Amino acid sequence: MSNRTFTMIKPDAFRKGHSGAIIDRFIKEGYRIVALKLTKLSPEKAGEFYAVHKERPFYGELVEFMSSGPIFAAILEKENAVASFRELIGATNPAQAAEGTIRKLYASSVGENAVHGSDSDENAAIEGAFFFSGLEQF
Ligand code: FUP
Repeated sequence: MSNRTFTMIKPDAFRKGHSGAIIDRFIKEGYRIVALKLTKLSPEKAGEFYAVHKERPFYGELVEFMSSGPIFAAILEKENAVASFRELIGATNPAQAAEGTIRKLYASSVGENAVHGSDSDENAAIEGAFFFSGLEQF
């Protein structure tokens, strides 16, 4: 187990000014920041990041949304990071997310759901490397 996960604060949460509160929550929940940057995905890069969803009906909207504004990308470290972080962010659909989770607090819909969290150690490593070089990870 790598104890690292990858996250993005998505364009909806950034636009609404929730980035600071969300990063503060990461730290308060015991995650160590390994890497962090404010960036913006081009439609091509967003399409590449979400390539596994290419055949899904929501792919076009997802790519458009994820390239619609700045995002914070980060690698976080904590014991059992992938699973514990997915618990912290809550269900993909905020209507089904548990009280107190980041998506319950800040997300507005299944598409605009405030944050991303890797779903496996393997994907955490792939997604982290998509945004950060070795020199940018501490
Ligand atoms: P999650 O792992 O919780 O981010 O969710 P998924 O990997 O299933 O989906 C990735 C992203 O696709 C979600 F964050 C939002 C988007 N999505 C939709 O827009 N509609 C859907 O029905 C499912 C996912």
